[in-house]
Amino acid sequence: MSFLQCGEFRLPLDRPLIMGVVNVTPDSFSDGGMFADAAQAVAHARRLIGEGADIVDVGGESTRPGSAPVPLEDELRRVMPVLEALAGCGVPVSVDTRKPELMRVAVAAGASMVNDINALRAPGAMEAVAVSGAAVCLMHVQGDPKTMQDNPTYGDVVREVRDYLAGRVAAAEAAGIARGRIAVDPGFGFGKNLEHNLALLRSLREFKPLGVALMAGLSRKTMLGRITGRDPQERVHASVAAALLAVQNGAHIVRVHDVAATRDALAVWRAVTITP
Ligand code: 8Y7
Repeated sequence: MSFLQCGEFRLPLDRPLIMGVVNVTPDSFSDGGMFADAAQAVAHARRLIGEGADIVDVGGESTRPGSAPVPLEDELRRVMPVLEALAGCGVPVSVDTRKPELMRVAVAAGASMVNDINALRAPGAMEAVAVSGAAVCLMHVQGDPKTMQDNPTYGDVVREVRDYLAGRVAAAEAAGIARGRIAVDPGFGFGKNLEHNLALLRSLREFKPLGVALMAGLSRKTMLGRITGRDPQERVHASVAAALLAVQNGAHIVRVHDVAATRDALAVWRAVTITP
């Protein structure tokens, strides 16, 4: 059986795992300041863990289409208090960042996974993860968040995304990150239109030969809005369906906002699929 090694945690990959999303972004409707934002994020993370999250992913930089970069100081100020409060929470804590400086301090504060939409391409990022015991998720993106949805273009989207991820896995291994610490993710919605996203979801199995853990994040994304006509908060049912399809097509880890709903759906999937 294979595992994903996240610092001290060894996550078995013989059953689907749930990564719960924890965003730490300033709440413009509250004047409670940074402490209130962090406390809210910690409470949310604890709730997701109670609902069955196997990993929590803490991020302080929005990478939604059209969003601008966040300065390092702001990202540190948002994320670090949350990571410190979650140390020892019982599940691996992932830090969602592209910045090597944050990766280093996050791991020192107890984070055991780095989720990088940039697949460790920033100078120093590969090294920051290599010297730690942390796991890493290498995600594909075409372009950068500010402009990636302007006109995404591929010849063969599945092949191009897979070849890119194969190259990043090879680079990570060459830098000293063992395969057992690596996950890959096609990056749904990151420089992809609806047809690209659907092609990737349909062909997710083709990422299995990369020989590392496979992650998929479809939760509440625009593609589900395009399909259902619903706003982000009303995309729970569509998100659960998408997570189930991703698992059915070979995903080991699904990154979701709605942990309780996803957990129940995956329990049904497991009961039907994994026979004694
Ligand atoms: C993904 C992600 C986001 C994803 C991985 C959102 C940080 C946008 N999406 N990381 N991050 N995979 N690995 O809608 O699909 O959550 S941010």
